[in-house]
Amino acid sequence: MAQAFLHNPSPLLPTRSAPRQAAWNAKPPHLAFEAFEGLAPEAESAAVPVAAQALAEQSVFDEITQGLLQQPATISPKFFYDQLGSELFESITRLPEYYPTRTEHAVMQQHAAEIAAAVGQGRTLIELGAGNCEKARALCRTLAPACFVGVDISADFLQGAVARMREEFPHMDVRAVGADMTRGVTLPADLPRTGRLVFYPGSSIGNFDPPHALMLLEQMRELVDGEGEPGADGGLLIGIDLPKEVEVLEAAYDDAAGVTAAFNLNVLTHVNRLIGSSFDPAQWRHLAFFNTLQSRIEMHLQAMSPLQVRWPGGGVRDFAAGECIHTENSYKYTLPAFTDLLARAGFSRARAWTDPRGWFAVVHAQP
Ligand code: AVI
Repeated sequence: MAQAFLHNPSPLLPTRSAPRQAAWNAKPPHLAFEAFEGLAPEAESAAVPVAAQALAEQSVFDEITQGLLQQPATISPKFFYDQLGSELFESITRLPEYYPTRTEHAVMQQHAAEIAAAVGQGRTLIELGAGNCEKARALCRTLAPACFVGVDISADFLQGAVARMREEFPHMDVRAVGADMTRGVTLPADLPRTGRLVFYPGSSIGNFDPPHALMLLEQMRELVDGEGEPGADGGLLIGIDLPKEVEVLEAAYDDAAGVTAAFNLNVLTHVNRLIGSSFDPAQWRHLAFFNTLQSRIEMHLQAMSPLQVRWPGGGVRDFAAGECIHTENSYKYTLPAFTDLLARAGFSRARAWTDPRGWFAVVHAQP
């Protein structure tokens, strides 16, 4: 049953200043690298000008080193997703403890007809953080969109997924856009401006502090507004992880097989590759706990002994034994709190579908 919900503001407060400061559609000079439209993998890499790539690398270097020098140190969760990190995340989604993916899937399956009726057919489906495109694939079977655009920071990983989409839906116009959502997404210029549906599943919105989540929702609203096109008739379909027992939440982010620990620790190897730092992942351990006051899971990496990390250009950070690097937040919104956030971003007419335990919600809203 679809559930309409009322506005009952209880906004969550941010506590940490995340290193990602740029608006989603801010256009930094290195945008040519940050967001490129996918035609063929070879064309994409060839299309990145060397100077633009150098600027992009400098910007990543600055972002990571600024985070490492903060008190406490931070690494943005977007750096989880190199090839191995993306594969580990896929494994996480199949873990017995990690309920969000399968619960969202069940909600989408169980309410497929109602969701399809609310969303409409023949849309331009834009999936943000598309990853392996699994969720969009299921949605495409019921919605029959005219066009699919997968957007993901891990462009290499996205290429394979998009190729599989083209095989399964040969008559659909399928595009790939490699982009860091936190820095800006430029959609292909020839994309229809009307009938757009932004699909942001998996409760990924929970990985942003509420002010950043609001900013992203505003950018999504601009996209589905057809960037100012009258009668754009756009919509947003988004997955939200709801608050539940702390034991269930903490097990989902600290599984018995240690896959989430490997995922968290892999960020250090990725950061070493990106900035040439000297992290030894064996000297760190994974921590995950629910912060009830902030209604969020927090993931950290904790130094197991006093240690020093260095990076090129003379950068250095000393860590005491037990000191942590904050790597991720995963906010758990109540439906009223999330509806309030949507309303502040310019969305209304929100409808939500949930599972029988009320663990996860799929929400459709329109500007
Ligand atoms: C991608 N995102 C929604 C996941 C989450 O649940 O916050 C990332 C994740 N981190 C650890 N496990 C899963």
